[in-house]
Amino acid sequence: MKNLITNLSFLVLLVSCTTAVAQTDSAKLNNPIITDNYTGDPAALVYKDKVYLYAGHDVAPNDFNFYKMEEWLVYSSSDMKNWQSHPVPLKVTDFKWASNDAWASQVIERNGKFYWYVTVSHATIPGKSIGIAVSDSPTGPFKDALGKALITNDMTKHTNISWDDIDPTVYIDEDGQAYLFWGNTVCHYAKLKENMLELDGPIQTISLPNFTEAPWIHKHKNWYYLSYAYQFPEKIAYAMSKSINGPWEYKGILNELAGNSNTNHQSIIDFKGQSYFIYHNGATQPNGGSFRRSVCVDKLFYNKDGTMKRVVMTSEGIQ
Ligand code: FUB
Repeated sequence: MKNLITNLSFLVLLVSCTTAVAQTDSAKLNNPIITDNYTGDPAALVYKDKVYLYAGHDVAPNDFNFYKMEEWLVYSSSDMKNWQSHPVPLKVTDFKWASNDAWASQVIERNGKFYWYVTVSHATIPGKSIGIAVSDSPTGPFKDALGKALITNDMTKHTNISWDDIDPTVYIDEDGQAYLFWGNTVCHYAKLKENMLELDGPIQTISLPNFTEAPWIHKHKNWYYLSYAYQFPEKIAYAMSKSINGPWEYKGILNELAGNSNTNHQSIIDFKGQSYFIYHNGATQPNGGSFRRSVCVDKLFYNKDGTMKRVVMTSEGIQ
């Protein structure tokens, strides 16, 4: 009898442990947020009550170890958890002067128009270049706004590499002045005219420790932040300033190596009272990795002095 009671107690204990494990295991894993395609280089735009997420579409075959990207994709969300896909809004072939490579990009809204600054390879001027597409809607369709590149490799002479004119990020300051930042190895920036289609001054450079690429400008309270990919394989680091024209003070690492992707390419936004860090890794298996990437989102937090707390990349993402 005593044995029976002991055995029954053990069984009850086992069942309750199993239930507890089952409950823990049922937590929803929301990262990566995009699973219908491999996506890299996220750029988020907050417009009205939604977030629009623009990303390059990674289509490299499994045995191909470099970027293969022919178009960009757009997704939208009202809560950062549920993401809706939209028809393909922009392809490299929409730029007649470009040859290939739908690399990193960013969309910004001005006066009801949406300007999409993209990296592509130029068909006749050797090297990477930056073009602009425009639309009346954040989901497109977009069309080439200039019929030519805004930035070409022969316009920047600070390094001899052919891929230093990539990864545009655009910011419109409170006085209405727009700025374009971009670069690989060298971080460039220049003012843009109000039409968003022409430079409005010389191309300048910013010195940042171990700058690789992927600059992203954002403002939070009274600080400007310039985050960027640091070293290679990439971590994300950042600098802060009280003015978009600097001086920029380096503040350290913001996000660690993605681990299974050489690049990490971030986008930072505030939406409905919460800050978010959007990035990519190679999490989608079986074939995910540096050239078949996946966009993820985690919360971002600030310290009282305005510095950012190091990002904790999670599988759960936004719950
Ligand atoms: O997606 C191609 C390139 O990889 C981007 O332009 C870089 O930022 C890196 O993520």
